[in-house]
Amino acid sequence: MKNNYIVLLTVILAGYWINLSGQTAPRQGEILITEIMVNPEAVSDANGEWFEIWNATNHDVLLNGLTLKDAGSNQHVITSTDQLVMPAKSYWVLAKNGDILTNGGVVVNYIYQNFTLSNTSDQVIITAADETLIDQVSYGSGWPVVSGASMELHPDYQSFSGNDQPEHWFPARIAFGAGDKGSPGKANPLSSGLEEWEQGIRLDIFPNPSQGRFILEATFSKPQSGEIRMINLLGQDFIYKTFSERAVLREVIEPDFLTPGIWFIEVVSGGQTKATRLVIDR
Ligand SMILES: [Ca+2]
Ligand SMILES: [Ca+2]
Ligand SMILES: [Ca+2]
Repeated sequence: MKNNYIVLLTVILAGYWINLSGQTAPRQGEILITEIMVNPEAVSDANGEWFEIWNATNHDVLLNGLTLKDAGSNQHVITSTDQLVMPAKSYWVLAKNGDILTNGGVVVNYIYQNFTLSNTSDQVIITAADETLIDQVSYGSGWPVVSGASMELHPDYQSFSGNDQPEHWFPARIAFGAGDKGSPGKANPLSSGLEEWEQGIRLDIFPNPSQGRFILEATFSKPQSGEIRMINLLGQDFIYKTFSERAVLREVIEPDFLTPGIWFIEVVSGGQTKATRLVIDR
């Protein structure tokens, strides 16, 4: 009987040890950048910049010793007296300022220094202690950098190279904390019920890029009320039209009022949003 207890105790301790030692540093693509607040509006950039990472693995990873940097001189080594264990499939927020009262209302997992996010073009690069690239995002012209809203990676593209493409990112639409838009520490909202949305709203815009007029067609699985919103990278954000009880919307839009560049056209209806990217080129 006593031997059984010793065996049991050994098994428990071994399991505990394996669990501890299983908290390893991430490898390439195991941590992914999923959201970036480049240009907060509710608070200053010095107080309100942050970015979100996702542990794509099914195991915990240890963040101590990783480096955050850009292609220039910004560099920060993640250091802590605590073990920064990021649970499997969790989202963490790394920020300049950890004070929820002054950072725009973000709950922060780690505070960094010497790392800023330019409002035009910049990089978020995460490397391991041996300089292996874990993930990077390099944003600039053509990316949805909007004042007062984070850039959210579409959940279909949560991969090492999937987050490299500007068309996989969208300006956040749902407010948090002090009023800026984003989903810090949470799955980007397109992920919740994505399939349902895909089935619920179908949105086509053509031609795209457009030099003159374009046609927007939206179809719904049942008659819906809602609105068409237009958002661009300069912070313009307006409701183009509201509609009620329509199963099909077909709009011929003469875009004289749309400045050339990239626009996000959204159909918002019944708590669902379908967004697509339109390039006005003339
Ligand atoms: Ca900034
Ligand atoms: Ca990447
Ligand atoms: Ca998020």
